[in-house]
Amino acid sequence: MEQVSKNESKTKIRLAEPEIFKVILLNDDYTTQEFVVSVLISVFHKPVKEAESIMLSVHNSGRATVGLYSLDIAQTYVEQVHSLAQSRGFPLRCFLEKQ
Ligand code: TYC
Repeated sequence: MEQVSKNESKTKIRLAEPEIFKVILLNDDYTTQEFVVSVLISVFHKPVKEAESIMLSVHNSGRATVGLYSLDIAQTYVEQVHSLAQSRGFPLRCFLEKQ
């Protein structure tokens, strides 16, 4: 417990809640499953089993949330996915959604 003396005034500063964004990954018919798993590992730092599970969710359901991130991290990850996919000629897409 914080000690506050009788005459000490306490100023509370309420910081704005950080905005959180979902990164949503989309299915397509051309990107290989192996490539999607490799992107989930290398860009999003997912363990192999989780990467495989997310990839299969997207493959079976059309889309899945990869994770929740601050805006700058989410934007960076989306750019990295699109850049890696483009370099390999895959149409893999993902996007941000505000929580
Ligand atoms: N549907 C793709 C295939 O069968 C695999 C895939 C999974 C593609 C997830 C994109 O986000 C994706 N080759």
